[in-house]
Amino acid sequence: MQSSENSIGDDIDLQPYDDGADIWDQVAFTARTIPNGLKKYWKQRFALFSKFSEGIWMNEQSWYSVTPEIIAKNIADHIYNNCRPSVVLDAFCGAGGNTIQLALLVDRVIAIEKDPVTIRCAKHNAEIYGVADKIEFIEGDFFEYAPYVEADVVFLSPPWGGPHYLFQDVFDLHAMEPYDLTSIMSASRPISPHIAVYLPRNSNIEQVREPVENYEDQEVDDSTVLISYLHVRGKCKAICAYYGALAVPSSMEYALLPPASADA
Ligand code: MGP
Repeated sequence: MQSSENSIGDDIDLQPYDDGADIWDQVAFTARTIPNGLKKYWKQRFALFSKFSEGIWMNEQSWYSVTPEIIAKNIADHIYNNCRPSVVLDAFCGAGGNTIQLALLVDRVIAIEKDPVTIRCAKHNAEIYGVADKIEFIEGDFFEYAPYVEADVVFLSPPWGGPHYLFQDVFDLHAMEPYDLTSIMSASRPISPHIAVYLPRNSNIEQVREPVENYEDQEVDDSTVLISYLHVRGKCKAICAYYGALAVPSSMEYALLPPASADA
C-alpha cells in the first residue's frame, strides 16, 4: 500500500504512550476504508493537516469539523499578532488542528475535549507537529472546567450540529447544538474578553454581535466585533468572529481574502 493512501505511513515512529491499536479502525483511514460520506474530506486531507502522511489520526467527527491548516494558522497568527498571549484556551480542541497552530506560536495551550477518542487524536497529532509538550490536554466538558481555567485568550470552535448546518440559508446561532453562541460566550468571558469563535460561513451575523452588545468594559472596547471570512483556494469555508483586543483587522487576514469574483 502506498503511504500517500495511508494515514499510518510506513515510516512512522508511533508514540510509545499511545500506539492506538484499540482505536485504529476509528482514526486511521485509507482511501479504501474511508466511509463514503467522508470521501470529499479525504480528498482535502493535506489541506487539513500538511503532515497527514506522517500518521495523523482523525475519527469520523474530526474529518468534517477540523479546521483546515491554512485557516488554523491564519487564526493563530491573528491571535498572536494582536494579543501576544502567553496562554490560550482551546475550549473544544477536537483533533487538534487549531491547538497545534496556536502551540507553534504561544507558550502554552490548554486544550479541552470531552470525547476520549478525539482527544487521543489531538494528543497524537500534536506529537507529530512537535508541540505536545506545550499543550495541557484536559479530557472533559468545557463548561465544567471554565470557572477554573486561566488564559489570556479563549479560542472556540464548537460543534455546529454536524455537516447539516448548510441546510439552513442563514445559520441560527441561537439554535446551534449542543451549545448556542450565547452560552459559550458567557462561559468564556470571565476567563478573558479576548475571544475568537470559529463559526459557519452562513451564520446570522446580527447574532454574532449580540453576546457583546451590552458589555461595557473599561479596558477593552467590547462592543467591536471583527468578522473574518476564511477562504481556502478562493472558497469561503467558515468565519471567525473576533472580540475584545482581537477585533482589529490585520494584514495577514486580508492576505487570505480572494477577489470577490472568486466566490461566485
Ligand atoms: P464543510 O461543511 O465541509 O464545507 O465545512 P465545505 O468544505 O465548504 O463543503 P461543501 O459541501 O460546501 O463543498 C467547511 C469547514 O467548516 C470544515 O473544514 C470545518 O473546518 C468546519 N466545520 C464543519 N463542521 C460541520 C463543523 C463543526 O461542526 N464544528 C466546527 N467547529 N467546524 C466545523
